[in-house]
Amino acid sequence: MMKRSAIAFSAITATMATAGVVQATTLEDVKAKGFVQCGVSQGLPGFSNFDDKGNWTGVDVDVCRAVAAAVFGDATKVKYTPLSAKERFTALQSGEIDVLSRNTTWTQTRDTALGLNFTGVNYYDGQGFMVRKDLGVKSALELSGAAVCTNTGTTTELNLADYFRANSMDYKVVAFEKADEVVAAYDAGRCDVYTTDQSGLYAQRIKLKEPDAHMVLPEVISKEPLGPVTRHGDDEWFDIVKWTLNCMLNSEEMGVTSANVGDMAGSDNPGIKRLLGSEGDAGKNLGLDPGWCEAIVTQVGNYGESFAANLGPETPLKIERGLNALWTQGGIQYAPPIR
Ligand SMILES: N[C@@H](CCC(=O)N[C@@H](CS)C(=O)NCC(=O)O)C(=O)O
Repeated sequence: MMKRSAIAFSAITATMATAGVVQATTLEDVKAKGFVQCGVSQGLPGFSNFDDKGNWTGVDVDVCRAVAAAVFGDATKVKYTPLSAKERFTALQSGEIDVLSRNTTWTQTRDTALGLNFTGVNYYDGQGFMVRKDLGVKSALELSGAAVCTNTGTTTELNLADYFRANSMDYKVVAFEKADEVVAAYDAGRCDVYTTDQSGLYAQRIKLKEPDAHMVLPEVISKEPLGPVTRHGDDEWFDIVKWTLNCMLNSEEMGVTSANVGDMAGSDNPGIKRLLGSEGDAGKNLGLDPGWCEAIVTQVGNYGESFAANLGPETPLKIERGLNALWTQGGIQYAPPIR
């Protein structure tokens, strides 16, 4: 395994640049090896989670599968690298993974100083707090003096500090690198509060001994736009991942689903024709086959299908679309058009 070191990465690129070495693009690399190496979480239900047979599912996993469908016409051509929050950026910088799809918040520092590009938002989230119902607390503003469990290497840690300082409240952090350690510590009563992205609270609550004994407090203390990430310096690959997500969103908006995509291929609607590749150059512009988006919808589904299957009311997480509804349905999910 390649060493996860950002310093080593910049040294290598600098040496290659001075030596005039031509680097293969990520698309060439991916095609040559025959799969997409996708960085995911170490197990977050609804986002990227594996079962006892080692099958990965979740909305973040669906992005990995959709990229493989776009590139190879085959959503199964993915290998997964489970990463802690702390490890994830160096894994991408060093080239160990091709894309990071791991409930990662788009922030200014990550998008600039870390040498990364956020390709869009596949889940609009915000940070929240969970407590035991018998703690008797109804608002985060009653948490002064609390011990708070959280993950290292996250925006969560930083927002927590801001929020308690801004409200002149004391707190004690109990932090771990691995998410399961955080959940176990909270479940064992080592802290009064568990804080992370609200979606993460709903996902991790399932793992607690008595999920119903816990509640999520009403306050949302931050913006956490979560999305897939690529490296700086490879616009072609950045475009492919960005338009993979846009394909899934535009398909939902146009009513194209995994069930009807075959019929939709014969549609007279020019927007659907461009989406599914019977008209226009969308595939060619990305260096892909004309059926790139059709393969995504056929094999993975549109954004709404992926949301419903992994996060929605029919799943153990029971999350409403909320902000993640399309802009045409009262939410803020909005993809630029294919034209
Ligand atoms: N969105 C935040 C938090 C991401 C994060 O790592 N959250 C934890 C708690 S939900 C997590 O994903 N754990 C799952 C894992 O590490 O496998 C960020 O980008 O920093």
